Amino acid sequence: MRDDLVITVAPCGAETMRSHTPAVPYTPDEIAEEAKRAFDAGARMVHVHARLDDGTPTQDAGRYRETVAAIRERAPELIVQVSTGGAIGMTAEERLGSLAAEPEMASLTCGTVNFGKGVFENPAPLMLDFARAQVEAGVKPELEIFDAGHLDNARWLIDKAPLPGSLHYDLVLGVPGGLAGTPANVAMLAGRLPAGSTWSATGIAASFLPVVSTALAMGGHVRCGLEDQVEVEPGVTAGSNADLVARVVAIAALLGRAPASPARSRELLGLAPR
Ligand code: KMH
Ligand code: ZN
Repeated sequence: MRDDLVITVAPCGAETMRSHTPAVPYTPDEIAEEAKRAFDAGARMVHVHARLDDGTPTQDAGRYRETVAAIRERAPELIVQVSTGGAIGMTAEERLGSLAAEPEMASLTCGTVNFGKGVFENPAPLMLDFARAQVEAGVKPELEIFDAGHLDNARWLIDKAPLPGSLHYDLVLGVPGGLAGTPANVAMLAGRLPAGSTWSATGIAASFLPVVSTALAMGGHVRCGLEDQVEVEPGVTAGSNADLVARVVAIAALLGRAPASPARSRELLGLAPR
């Protein structure tokens, strides 16, 4: 078994609400509990969105600090990656509030994309500002790719901003308005990544299984969680984020792969040991 797999769990995102599934965590303690369960199931990184107690998404620095502290208390070995995407309609300045939590990584979306009924705005100047802010804060970006042209934007960004070392990409496929979550699209994007990059993929909603299976078969890493999908298979709702992680671990095992240790995960992603 090759134990080289880094699973990222995205426990809540900004859009999934209790009306979609009661399992979605909102408070710092609930998010931390879900992160810990996911870690025990094999997740090695957590993609954090903060919420207010009523579920409203927030990029408030204090709430992020509180949420990240709760996660680190319960699962100190998890790699913490905060969202700088936040929710549709937030300002760029608001979205950068999450960096105050001193994460190891942060997301950096590489272009504007239709997002359900809204538009997730990431124009070129915002991408540059976010890249610079992350480098200044000593945070490694995860370049989020929602559409094929985002890879070209990423190349432009790397040329303009001094992003250090080999970079990590996350292919977020199946967003209504973005690139469809199909095996062919995973293979096409993965084949276009710069040599030496690391990458993960996640499939939104029903594209979960085809996308993660393809990524696992290709040697990529995987993201899953209630931010991205609420069903472990068609018609079966996840009781927690750990159920989604467990499904990824089970598919990986069939393909001869297993989660990396926390220390090896940091090594694979080029992060400093903790
Ligand atoms: N909530 C989406 C609009 C990220 O975290 O960087 C954006 C998002 C991406 O979730
Ligand atoms: Zn997110």
